[in-house]
Amino acid sequence: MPKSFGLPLVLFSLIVMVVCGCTNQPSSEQLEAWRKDAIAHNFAMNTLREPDIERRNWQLEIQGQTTRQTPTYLSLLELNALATTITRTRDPYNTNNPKQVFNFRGVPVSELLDLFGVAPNVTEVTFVSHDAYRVTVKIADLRRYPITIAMERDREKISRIEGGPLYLIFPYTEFPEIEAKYSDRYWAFYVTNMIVGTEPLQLKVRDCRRSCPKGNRHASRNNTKVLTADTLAKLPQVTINEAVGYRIGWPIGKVKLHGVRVSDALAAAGVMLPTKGAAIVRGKAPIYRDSNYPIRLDAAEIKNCSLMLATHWGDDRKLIPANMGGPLTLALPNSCKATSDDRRWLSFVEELEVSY
Ligand SMILES: Nc1nc2c(c(=O)[nH]1)N[C@H]1C(S)=C(S)[C@@H](COP(=O)(O)O)O[C@H]1N2
Ligand SMILES: [Mo]
Repeated sequence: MPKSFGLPLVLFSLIVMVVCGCTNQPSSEQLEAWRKDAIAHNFAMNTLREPDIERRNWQLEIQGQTTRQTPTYLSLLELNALATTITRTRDPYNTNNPKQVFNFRGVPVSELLDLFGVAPNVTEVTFVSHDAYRVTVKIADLRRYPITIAMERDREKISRIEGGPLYLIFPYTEFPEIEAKYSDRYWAFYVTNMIVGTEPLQLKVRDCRRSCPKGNRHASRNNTKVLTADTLAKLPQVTINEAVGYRIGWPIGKVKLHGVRVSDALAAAGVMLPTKGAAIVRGKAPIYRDSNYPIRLDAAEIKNCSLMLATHWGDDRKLIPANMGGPLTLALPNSCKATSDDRRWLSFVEELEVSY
């Protein structure tokens, strides 16, 4: 597979121009446009022949308080067409040679914000990765600096073990001042979601007691009920006050969480949980949607330990923002200790699926 035929293509175009007797020299803008076309074409060809299925199907979902409101998916191919910016920076995870400066090709987040629009009064964007890792960046900084979703480093695609296919990078070399605000930990590997502000609060309940097609998260809406924020607010409210197990960005020590019981949410959706059944919880990150490794809540635990979906937190009952994994998170009261497992402190809860 040719790594690059960008240069040959540019040369070819030049020869065509000479042969056809065109008199004008191509301008440097024209050459630059050809170079970008050639790079995009080359990437597209390589993507079509991509043997790695995970990579071929990778998408970036853009959602939340955009002016479009509805979530939009961009494939790697679509992102590639937008990825015409080169950001030159060192990479803090290049431990072999920390001073080495790379050419990262990608899409500056500010361009995506221009494309999708930002609702008024929104100040942050939260990025979520395949492994449910999460980082939040101020929109003012995204506008000011070319913080970029990178897809190539020195003209090579970024492999999964190196943090690809989409790697959130910060221009440390050109703007050393941003490192104080966005340390190494903000360089997010394998990014899958970009949430502008926080999404509206809702919960989908999918009834798969009879059957559900496998693997398709958009299919069969007729067995899915959506519980809105209003519906959730009318259910019996519960509060717990204990140390939480969320992975990132929560206070240490006791925290108040307010919300509804999983059992009440299921009942509100009109779904009776079979005694030997279970509810599978799906969160935003792909690891929370893996059908080989579902987060399964058995009927008995849902009933006995009041597993809870949190919608608010703290003494003043604030909504849970995206920078804390909100608007909806799964919480394990102390009464669930016997079965608690940190993976179950789930952020960005989207759906409960009921099955046997
Ligand atoms: N997707 C994702 N990106 C991530 C992380 C992560 O856990 N997941 N950890 C961050 C932090 S805190 C560090 S120190 C490095 C971890 O890199 P390593 O896994 O190569 O040690 O990646 C950063 N980016
Ligand atoms: Mo870290």
